[in-house]
Amino acid sequence: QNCFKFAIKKENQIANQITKKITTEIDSRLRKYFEIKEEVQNSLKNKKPVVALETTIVTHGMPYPKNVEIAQEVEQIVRENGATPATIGVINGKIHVGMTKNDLEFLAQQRIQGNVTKVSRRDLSFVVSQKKNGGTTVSGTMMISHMAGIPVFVTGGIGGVHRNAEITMDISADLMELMRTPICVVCAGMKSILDIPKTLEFLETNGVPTVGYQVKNFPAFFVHDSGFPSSCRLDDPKSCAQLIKTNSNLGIKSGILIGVPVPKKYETEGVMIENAIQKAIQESQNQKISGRDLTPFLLARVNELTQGKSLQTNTHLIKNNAKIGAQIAVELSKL
Ligand code: PSU
Ligand code: MN
Repeated sequence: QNCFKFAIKKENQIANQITKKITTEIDSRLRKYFEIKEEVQNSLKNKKPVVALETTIVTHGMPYPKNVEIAQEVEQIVRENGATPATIGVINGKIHVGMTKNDLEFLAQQRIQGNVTKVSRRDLSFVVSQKKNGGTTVSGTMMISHMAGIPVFVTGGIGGVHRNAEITMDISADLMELMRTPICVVCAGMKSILDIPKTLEFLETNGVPTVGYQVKNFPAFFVHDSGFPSSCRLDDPKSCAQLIKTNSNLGIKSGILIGVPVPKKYETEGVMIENAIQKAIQESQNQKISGRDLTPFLLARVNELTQGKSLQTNTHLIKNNAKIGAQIAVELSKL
């Protein structure tokens, strides 16, 4: 029996050495592409909680200067809840993990001048190799979080299967990323600019848990209930952390989606949103808008048609997500 124990120990040692070697090799190969802020580096080194944040919100989502303000407020909420924020995006070809106010302001200005790309998985190598600027979407940010070793990522809403996808084939790269990258994305669900039941079906097919946070049905961004069930319900940050840890211990390589419903008092009225969405989708079809331009177009139009009401809801829910996401990261760092 001792002999058996010894063999196992030896095997583990070798495995550890190999893992260490691979990690350091990948690190050195990756390092030149990255600028990881010191605060984030220190937290990662000391196994302190970190929360990744995306920048498409800044570059293609919210209008200026609200975008920069909110990005900073969200970082502040992550801090107040005990985690280090790591806002992710590309500046002059360098992948930034953690951004200063100047970095955020720079990206916002570049957007105004039309010098910033919306970066999903497809676009990352192009933007980096051409030394361009990019706001990373959920898929782009998940990839980078994974490379940097940050398991929890907070955003507002994710992309999904668009309405009429059976004709257009427009399915967000966010869903494919959730299927293949083991990152936990904390969001308020998907907007009903998308086909929500098809999006949930797609995630089910591809093995991605859709967690309702303190609710049975998955949330739908503007409203707390999509009317469609989550795959499971969890009620506190610790249970979410245990789910992430178990997913990782089991060697499962896909991600997890946690839907935190918008607080009821900040919901936008469903009918008002639905009317705006119908109109925006019709306009997008008339103007033949497709590909990566579609989502930003719909978001901007819905905001205009609701006279800013949708942006208000967006602001409240992303802050709430930041709080819960930070709490999950804190619990995860204790496991
Ligand atoms: N949905 C929102 N707000 C957003 C986005 C989606 O409610 O800001 C952004 C996110 O960055 C998301 C991206 O990853 O749009 C999805 O774009 P597409 O549908 O082109 O995949
Ligand atoms: Mn798309």
